[in-house]
Amino acid sequence: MESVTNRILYVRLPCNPIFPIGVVYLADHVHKLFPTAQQRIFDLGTVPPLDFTVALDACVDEFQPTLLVFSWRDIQIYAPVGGRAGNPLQNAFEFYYARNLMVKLRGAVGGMRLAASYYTELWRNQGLIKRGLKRARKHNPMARAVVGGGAVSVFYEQLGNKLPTGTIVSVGEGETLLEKLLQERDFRDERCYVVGENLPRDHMIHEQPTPIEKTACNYDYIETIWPEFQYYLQEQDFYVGVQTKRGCPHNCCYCIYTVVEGKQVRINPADEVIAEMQQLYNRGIRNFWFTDAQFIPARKFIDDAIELLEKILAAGMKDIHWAAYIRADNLTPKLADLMVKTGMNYFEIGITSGSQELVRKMRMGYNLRTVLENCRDLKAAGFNDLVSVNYSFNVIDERPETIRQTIAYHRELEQIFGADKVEPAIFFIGLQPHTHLEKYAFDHNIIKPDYDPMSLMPWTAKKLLWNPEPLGSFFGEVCLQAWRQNPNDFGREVMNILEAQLGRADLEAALVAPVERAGEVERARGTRGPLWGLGGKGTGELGSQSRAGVPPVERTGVAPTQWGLGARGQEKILAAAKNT
Ligand code: B12
Ligand code: SF4
Repeated sequence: MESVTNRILYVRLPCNPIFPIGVVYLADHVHKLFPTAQQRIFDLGTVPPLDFTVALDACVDEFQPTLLVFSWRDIQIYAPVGGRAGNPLQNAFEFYYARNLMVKLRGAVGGMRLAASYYTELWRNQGLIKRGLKRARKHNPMARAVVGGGAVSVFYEQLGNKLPTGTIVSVGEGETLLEKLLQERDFRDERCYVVGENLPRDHMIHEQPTPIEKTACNYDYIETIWPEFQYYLQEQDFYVGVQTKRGCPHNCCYCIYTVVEGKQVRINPADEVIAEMQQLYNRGIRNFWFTDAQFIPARKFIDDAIELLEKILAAGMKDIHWAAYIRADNLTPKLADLMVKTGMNYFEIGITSGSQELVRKMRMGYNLRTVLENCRDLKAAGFNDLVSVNYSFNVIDERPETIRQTIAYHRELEQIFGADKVEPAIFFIGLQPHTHLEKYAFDHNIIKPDYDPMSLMPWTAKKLLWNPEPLGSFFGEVCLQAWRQNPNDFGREVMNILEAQLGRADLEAALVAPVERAGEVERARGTRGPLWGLGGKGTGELGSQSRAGVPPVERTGVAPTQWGLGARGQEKILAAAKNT
């Protein structure tokens, strides 16, 4: 039972105009439980930067909230995506690896611009939270702020000392926390803490989220509390978010999704998902992004995916397109057929390496042979759109033979889909807190436990943007050469340079992972220096060799269709991404 009439203002903090599905779901959930609560969604993603403060002030003055729900989506963008202040990866590589002093200088200037823009955004968002709360307290002295969202889930420990005392900092999904807050119940058992009152519990992010029964979002209601909703309906090519499940059972060494959402997969009933999609469809939306950590997290969820896709067809939504993160090892011919029939028009293979040995070492649980078989099924089912394949070279135990294997694997994918349809997305992985990879980095003395994962200072950034020696310089030079030679087709150029320099393995070698024997890794490492033609410096740094990762698309930023952006946004991103 709600004890006072609450006025809840959801402020989506500035970010590229991705549909703010998180706050929409929170507001919908609250409305279903507390129909008398007054709510308003205010999306700074649709406001020009110069107007942020004026617009926020005006909204707070008009709505006079008692509770401010700040949703902060992204902070760390190490992936090679341009837009904010240039191409972070290129700047970093020019600075770290260029031999030409002018290029190095250009990288340094670019890097400084990027760092300045990053810290400005960070301070600006903190400022908006403080400002909004202060202003709300003029109208309601007891007004309170709670912050959550993707970025807060990743950096909740670091954000504590940057926010006003009394702010509630929340990890992961926020439905039950808001529910308890509004009922004035004790909420401290939720994954949250209160700035100035308590510290986050150890491993709080690893606690399981409280499950909720998800029903179709009521967009008739949402449009009454969100004046800017039309913004996302106007451009016909936004990919609007719809969640079909939460959680991922896997353990990929670099990934934090499985921790934020929890390992237990919770399926939203297909009929509810369809009912939600239909409301959007009836408003003219034709592009959907299934925002699940994984659309088909494991084989046992194939039937759920089939049920959903069959129901999409049965509901008559035959002219839609959709995209999602998909583990390509969990497909069947029937599912592949349905994916094509229902309009999946973007497909990403997040394998990270084309070497089964390395895929296994990263704990990704992928069988690369199965992925190839499933890709053949998809092609046979008529899939003829763009396929983006993520590669992060220099993952754990990378060496020339594993690179040759990745080349072989990639060429096989080109055989299947056509070379012009397979886009190799080369990226370097940003280390994220609370991952196995972070632990590996601590154990191997690569970073210290008191490092700041939000830092963009060159000495920290170099470690977080994972490209350790001795291969680091080699890859740095290959990337710089690719940017010079063919900046508009960076990924393919990298693959060509690598193949020209190292050759290609037999496909079969890529598909088998030899059983690791004691000492094997060390032996492999020991051969790296001479193999790479490195001097003592290179071989001397072998101790810093490591693996790396960032969840599928986050690493790349190259997929043109997946951004939920309008056409111009997509073009810009495609151009920026190609430049990487
Ligand atoms: C799907 C997805 C995408 C899709 C989005 C497609 C679309 N059209 O919607 C695509 C591929 C486009 C994408 C792109 C990017 N993404 Co992304 N993405 C995700 C993913 C997997 C799910 C997000 C989602 O929509 N979930 C479903 C909704 C319902 O959940 P939600 O928004 O998180 O909201 C819930 C909770 O967060 C919480 N909540 C939200 N706000 C608040 C506020 C309060 C007060 C409370 C209490 C709770 C709360 O409750 C909500 C409901 O349960 C997350 C990882 C993850 N598993 O969460 C990353 C994630 C959000 N992305 C991230 C990033 C960095 C990016 C990129 C910047 C990557 C890049 N370098 O290019 C880009 C750019 C995005 C942009 N703004 O420009 C990061 C953000 C954190 C960070 N590192 O800073 C995440 C967390 C991944 C990660 N671990 O790094 N992404
Ligand atoms: S990378 Fe994908 S499959 Fe692996 S844990 Fe993360 S969400 Fe799950």
